[in-house]
Amino acid sequence: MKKHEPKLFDPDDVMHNLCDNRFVRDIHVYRSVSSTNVLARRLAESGAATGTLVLAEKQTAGKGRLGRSWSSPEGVGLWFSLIVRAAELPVPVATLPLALCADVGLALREEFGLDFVVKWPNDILYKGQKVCGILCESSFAGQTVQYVVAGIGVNVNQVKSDFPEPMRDLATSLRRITGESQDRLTVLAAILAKIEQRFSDADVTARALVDWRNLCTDIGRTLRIQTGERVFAGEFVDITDTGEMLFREPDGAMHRLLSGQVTILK
Ligand code: BT5
Repeated sequence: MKKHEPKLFDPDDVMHNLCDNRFVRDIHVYRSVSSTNVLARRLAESGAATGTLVLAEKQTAGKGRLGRSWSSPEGVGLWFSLIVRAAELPVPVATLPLALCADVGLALREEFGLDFVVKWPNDILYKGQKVCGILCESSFAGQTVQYVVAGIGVNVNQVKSDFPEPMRDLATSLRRITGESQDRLTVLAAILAKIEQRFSDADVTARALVDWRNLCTDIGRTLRIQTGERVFAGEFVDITDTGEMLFREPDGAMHRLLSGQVTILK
């Protein structure tokens, strides 16, 4: 018997909680998958529409960026992917991860009244610990984007020992933050409501990067960033209109960085 037996999703409850959401068109709930992004991609390949949601209790091979893995134990998190077809992208494809990151950040702030912040490019932290990660994977035909699978992982009810040892101090969950167990479907509905707005309201769509900036406390700070083999140290000046990090080295050299692993120095 586990110390805290998780309450699993009831597919009818999932439908019921999301029935008012006009973005979500089709819902697939699984007990265990390798990765919801993999399943969503398969569905997209067979023509699934924008707004298709793939949700799993557990991922056996949850994916992070750059080949990293995402810890996704059963029943305690939100591990889900959304399909977005190119024609319905609300923002340029490069900025979709930041837009979604802002949506999750805003939803969590409103739901819990706590200062969640974003970390470039698409993590959500609370007091320096990661509570959510986002992995957007685009499918191309030649140079043209066909669709994006947007994978979102939110740690909801893990206790410290549910995280693999190396990340126990780096990761957190809504339960650890608030001191009580949280209803995953309420959190999911709040996040998807923000995403629905982002897709349907032109003013909200236009504000995506402004929202992201407002949730970011790192702009102007000194940090180290590793991109591929290169490591830079310097100032995070801003994000560009295409979501890149504008970064200044101490000698004044400016870089626009597309991705990387960020460590805040001061
Ligand atoms: C991410 O990558 O943060 C993207 C995570 C996306 C996960 C979702 S879940 C649904 C969908 N299906 C998938 O297969 N993936 C998506 P990255 O920035 O590379 O961060 C990965 C790093 O975060 C790992 O190397 C660990 O250090 C740490 N990490 C792993 N699992 C974590 C967790 N549950 N909470 C916090 N940190 C974690």
